[in-house]
Amino acid sequence: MKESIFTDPFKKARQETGIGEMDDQNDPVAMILGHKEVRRAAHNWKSYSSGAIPGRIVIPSEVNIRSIRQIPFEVDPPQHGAYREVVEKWFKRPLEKKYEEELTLQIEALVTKVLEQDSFEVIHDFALVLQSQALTLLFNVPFEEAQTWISWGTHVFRSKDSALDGAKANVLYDYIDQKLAESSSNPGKDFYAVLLAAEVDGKKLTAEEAKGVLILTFAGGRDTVINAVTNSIAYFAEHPKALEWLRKEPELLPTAIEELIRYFSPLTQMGRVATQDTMVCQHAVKADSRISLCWASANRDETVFENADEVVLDRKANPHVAFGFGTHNCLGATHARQVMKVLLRTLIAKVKSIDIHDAKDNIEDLGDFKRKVGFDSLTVKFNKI
Ligand code: EMZ
Repeated sequence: MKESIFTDPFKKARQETGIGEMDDQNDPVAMILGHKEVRRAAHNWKSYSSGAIPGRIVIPSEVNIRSIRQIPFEVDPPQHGAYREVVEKWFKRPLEKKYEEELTLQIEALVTKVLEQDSFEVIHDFALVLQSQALTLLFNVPFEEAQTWISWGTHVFRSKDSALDGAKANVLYDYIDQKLAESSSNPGKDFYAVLLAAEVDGKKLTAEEAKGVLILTFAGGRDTVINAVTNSIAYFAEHPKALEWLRKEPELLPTAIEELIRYFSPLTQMGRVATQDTMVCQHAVKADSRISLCWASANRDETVFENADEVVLDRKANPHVAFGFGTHNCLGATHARQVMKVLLRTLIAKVKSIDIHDAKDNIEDLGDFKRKVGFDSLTVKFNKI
């Protein structure tokens, strides 16, 4: 099979019932699969809450490895909006010229380095490095800090041997505690200081609340960005004409990026907990049970996207929900889009073609559904222009 083909495992269920069912650690999930229904449920935070016990809206559930609420992700309106307001401006900084310039320098240096190699493993030698380095800009901390974050691997809660690794989670929590302690005695111009100075409803954020925002910032955009970067490289390896096309028409880049993100949907789904008995697609949902908004399925909904299973780089209307939808849409989306833009710009400037030497798929096991979300490893060679 071609490495860059990501099939849609939800098609049949979406067409037949609109609902998928999976178990997750004995806490079942009714997955909403259609685009319209996903958007409608995402809006309906009164019936489908994000404010459940910490970790329960994540699939696989993280209730056993963390007790701290991620903010603003696990908070419902109206409190969600109040928290979001204090961080929103900081998360728009990727649009500033200086930020983009620094990101460009980082990514150009990385691409230049791997261009000299006979081959390299994209996830560990490229995407993880790129993600961690770029995150130093989002935090506004020294570049060298990326080394520590790289050592954590592709997911802060998951390791090779364990889907949910409590010991690993503790490394992150201890790190955050230490950074917050340092910042409160000696504040810098970084995200820690911004959080410790922030006020919500006239009250300073507590250390626990700041920690909740920080855990989200470290955990939320990690494997997702890594998958978006890695999967795009596999795609361009197999579609050299696509790379040529963007080289000739770079004004297409923003459209192309949205399309790659729709097609790969790096975050498969996000859960909610029903606050009352409801019905979804003629399926009874009991109070306190879980549903999920299956972004990956909604993004292949053939009633919304023509040729939904193809990458159409110049797709006109693209109402994808890969960054979520409604109140909780992704806070890190501005940063993620800038990362993708600068990466693609650098690739078209420096890379003639890409050869795949070896690939191992990363398949998510969602009960009846098996979904390729990315790679466990992808070894490639970049050929110079
Ligand atoms: C949570 C989640 C946020 C979760 C938008 O997604 O990302 C997952 O990777 C983390 O494990 O804790 O942050």
